[in-house]
Amino acid sequence: MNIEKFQIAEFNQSLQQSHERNFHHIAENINGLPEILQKLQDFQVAIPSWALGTGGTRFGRFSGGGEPRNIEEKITDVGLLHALNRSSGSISLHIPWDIPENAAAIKALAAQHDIRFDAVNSNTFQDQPGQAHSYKFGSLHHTDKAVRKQAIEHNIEVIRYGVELGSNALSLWLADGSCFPGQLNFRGAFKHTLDSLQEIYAALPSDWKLWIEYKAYEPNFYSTTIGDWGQSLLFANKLGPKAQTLVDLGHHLPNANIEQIVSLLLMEGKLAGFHFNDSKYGDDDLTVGSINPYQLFLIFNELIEGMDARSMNHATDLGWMIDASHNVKDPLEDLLQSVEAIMIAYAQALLVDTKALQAAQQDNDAVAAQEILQHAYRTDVRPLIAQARLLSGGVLEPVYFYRKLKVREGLIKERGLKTVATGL
Ligand code: LRH
Ligand code: MN
Ligand code: MN
Repeated sequence: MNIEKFQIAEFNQSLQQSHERNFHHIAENINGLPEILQKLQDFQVAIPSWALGTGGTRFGRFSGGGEPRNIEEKITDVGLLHALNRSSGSISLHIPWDIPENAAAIKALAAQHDIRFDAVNSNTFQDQPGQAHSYKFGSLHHTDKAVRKQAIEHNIEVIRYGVELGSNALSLWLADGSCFPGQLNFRGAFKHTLDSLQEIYAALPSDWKLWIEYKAYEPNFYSTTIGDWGQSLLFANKLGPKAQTLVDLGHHLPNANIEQIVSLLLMEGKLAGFHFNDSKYGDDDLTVGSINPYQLFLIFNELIEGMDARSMNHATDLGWMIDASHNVKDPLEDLLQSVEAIMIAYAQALLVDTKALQAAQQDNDAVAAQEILQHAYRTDVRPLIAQARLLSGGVLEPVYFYRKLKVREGLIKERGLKTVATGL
């Protein structure tokens, strides 16, 4: 399903008048508008290949129609999103859910859609057909050297795939942990994991990064070997400068102050980037911004203040990725909503008067600090984001356009009604 330029132009034309009214209303109150618009245009969020199909739960999965059946169709779907919002310019592959067998052809297809390859993800939390050793009791932390070796080799193979595609980071999440007290020797598990990570680290090309994701619980419910940012940071510090900590918003214990974690990791030069999603209870993987958009804004506020203090490039110096998937929405509409929520939080954080906030902090003026933050948070920045999209050749209202053009119906015609995307 191709989106033609004239379709975008016609659609935008139909909304032009009301957009201009809204945009001018907000534009006149904003200092440094051209720079802000440029930053919004530059900002790109990677799409995980596994979010393009309907996610399941362990109780069931209700397939949607027209889901991508292979890596080529996944790239095409990300291309569709990018054509609409011009902010989804990369895809993150999960191996072996995606096997980029013919790298040259896959790269060419991605280039046609203006898509690049973000971090590649390894998978040692499931057994694959024909695999010699089981990951039932973990992978890189396993008591059996042969299991650890198999998991190390898998990670090195993933790096090789990534190199062929022009990716430059390996993103690693381990399910390794224990379900019962006494099952595991914590120090033994940590040491084995470190030894295994050191071998993977040694296989990284010089310009690559190793992103170490942490998660408090699930699938193990007593201990997780990389269970929080402290454990991830310990590994990253011991490994060296290419290793950093990846923050998945859903991977904390309830009420964790994620913005504080982020600010300290950034200060230490150890923040890899994000898996964005939202949650009410645990690793719910809900649409970004659907439950707690204020938290997302506070995270972006710390990011911008911290990145600017270190002269970092907002668009390129951290990994920005969505990790959300669930049962009830059209996955592409959901991803459009997630990207929009990220852009909104980013734009609001760009509006924060950082100097005034620092002065309020210096004076211990909690009231002024709250006023400053919430003034930015309560600004309706949607016309700014729409304007940035317009300048980049995207559509003013992506979800509305997607429905008006009956994109899902087109995909169902092409791919069929009963499709199962590989992944979660
Ligand atoms: C684990 C996780 C991790 C995986 C993805 C599929 O909960 O967040 O990032 O790779 O889900
Ligand atoms: Mn994740
Ligand atoms: Mn997760």
